[in-house]
Amino acid sequence: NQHHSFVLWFTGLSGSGKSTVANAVARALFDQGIGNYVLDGDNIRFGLNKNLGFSDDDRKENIRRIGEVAKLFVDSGQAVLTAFISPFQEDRDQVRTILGEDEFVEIFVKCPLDECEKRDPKGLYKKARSGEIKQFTGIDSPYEAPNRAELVVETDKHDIEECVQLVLDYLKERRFI
Ligand code: GGZ
Repeated sequence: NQHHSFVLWFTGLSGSGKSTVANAVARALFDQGIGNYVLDGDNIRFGLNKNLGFSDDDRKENIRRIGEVAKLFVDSGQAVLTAFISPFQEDRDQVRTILGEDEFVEIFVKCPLDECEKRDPKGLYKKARSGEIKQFTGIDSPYEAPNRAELVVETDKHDIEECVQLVLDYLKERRFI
């Protein structure tokens, strides 16, 4: 039980594949009998954090609250996977401290901006380029690439299965699973 309490904190641009990789890892963990939960925009930004937008301050508060929620899951003995852009190093460092260095795994879902923009699954980059959406990460809002990520998965170079395997191998190496 204690063993399975860890946080996989996925960070990366919109369209980088955070949610896809996180959900695939979650499925693999579940298949191994490891209870877990994925926090993402769908279950956080439309509920707990629906009063927050995309200013720097709101993103900061978004990440802070998610860190606190993740802590509750860890306290309950579950693994938690988070899939948020979390663009600021300072905020990721803050959640690392809240959650405890030993249980926190920062995973950089690395994908070049032009590739994310090419994928544009929700058409948001297009809207950001035309000015219809303001403060869009990578366009007119910053993304600070991690300087201390435990893992980097490159979704433009590897398919989802390979990225998932990298994460699982890392968790085995750390004896989390
Ligand atoms: C970035 C935005 C924005 C702006 C809406 N900037 O690809 P998606 O759609 O599904 O994921 C993005 C999501 C980002 O929310 P996060 O909570 O992960 O961001 S942060 O960690 O920075 O707080 C995108 C959508 O919301 N979205 N407007 N302006 N992404």
